[in-house]
Amino acid sequence: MRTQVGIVGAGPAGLMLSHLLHLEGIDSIIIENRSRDYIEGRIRAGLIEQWARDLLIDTGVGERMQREGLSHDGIHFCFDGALHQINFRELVGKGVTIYGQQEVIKDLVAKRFADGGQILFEVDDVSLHDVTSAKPKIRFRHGGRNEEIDCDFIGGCDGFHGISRPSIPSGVLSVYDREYPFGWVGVLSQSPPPDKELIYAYHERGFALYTMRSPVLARLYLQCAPDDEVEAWPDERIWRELHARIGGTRELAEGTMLQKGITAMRSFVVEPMQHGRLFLAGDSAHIQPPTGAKGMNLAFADVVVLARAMVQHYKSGRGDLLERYSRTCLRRVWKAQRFSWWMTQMLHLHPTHNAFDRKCQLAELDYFASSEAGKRTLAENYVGLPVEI
Ligand code: RFL
Ligand code: PHB
Repeated sequence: MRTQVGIVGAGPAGLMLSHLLHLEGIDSIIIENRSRDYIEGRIRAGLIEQWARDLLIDTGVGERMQREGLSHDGIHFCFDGALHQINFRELVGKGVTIYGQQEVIKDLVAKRFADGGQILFEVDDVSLHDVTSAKPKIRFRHGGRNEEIDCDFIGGCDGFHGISRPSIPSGVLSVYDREYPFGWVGVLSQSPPPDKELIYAYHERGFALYTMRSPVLARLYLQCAPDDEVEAWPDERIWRELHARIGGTRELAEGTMLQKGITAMRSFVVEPMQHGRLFLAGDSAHIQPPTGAKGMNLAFADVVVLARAMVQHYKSGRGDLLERYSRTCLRRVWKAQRFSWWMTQMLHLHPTHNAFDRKCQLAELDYFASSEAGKRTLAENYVGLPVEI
């Protein structure tokens, strides 16, 4: 097989990269180790930044999101038994959209196929070759056969557990990471969410997040121990904790739990995000705790930069944008990392914190919920910083 850009991974990064390249007349092939059903059913992110919403609409994949997504003007913080709304629309003139990542995936997959795109599902034994030469290759097994894609560039869009990042020789990448002494247990419940907008709750029993997928489908998260198994969280325990942590500020309707899972919390960045003609994008290069809702949005931001750089290469023969790819992305990546880390440390109970530390957390929350300057800073980061090329 021969294509211009070989893409490993059909998540938000890989699918959007392929879509953006197609709009500029550049060919790509995506290989994905899971099935189409699996990637279209995987429940993950739900919050889309304003610019990313505009990107989906402007590139022709936002029609269903506009119909079914929920537009939010702001969020709430819940602490000390009270709710505090932060209205992004009033503060920075922008909002966010709630629309499940798996819905974005379905829309992108459908569009790629409608546009004649190639996505090979259920591939195996993927390996990358000659990435520092002008003719990199991707080898893999598909349908019981050995296959090879010859390409000009490889998009390493295969997430945190993919093979792209580990294909880069050790010593080339610098790793920056931090683990957190807690995780999240997350559920999808067939019940109306407690408010029209998200509630981030700081409570002496631990953090809770009340979000949603629709007016009748709540998505609820609770801080838990990092090594907890789902078995430790029977439905009754989850409801009890959710009721307690929302602190009587809102009624919380109970419903059938459709899905339950534990998420580890980690901040992780590698530098640079490029090795020869292999470009890492999205979770393959960086992950952050979900408190800031940045993962899918960062994946989109990376591939906007990458697609623009590849277009420059093919249309004008210049390579400066490709050369700057890693530096350009990392400036924004680090701001999103800082924001996610900051939200996480402010909102969670830390096992090593004493009463003084908890008082400081409350003071910080109070400041960011009441000061005009504090609220504006939060709003500007939450709705998404501009993607600068
Ligand atoms: P993905 O989505 O992991 O996609 C990578 C794809 O590559 C495939 N793959 C391979 N394919 C071929 N060969 C191999 N060897 C392969 N190895 C892996 C995988 O099957 C997969 O299909 O990475 P991508 O595209 O970089 O996208 C990143 C986002 O998925 C991720 O950052 C977000 O889900 C994070 N996240 C959130 N992000 C937001 O922007 N807003 C949110 O509200 C938000 N909430 C969340 C989240 C993540 C969560 N979890 C479960 C980690 C909430 C949670 C609970
Ligand atoms: C979600 O809707 O799943 C969601 C929203 C905001 C976050 C994390 C997850 O910070």
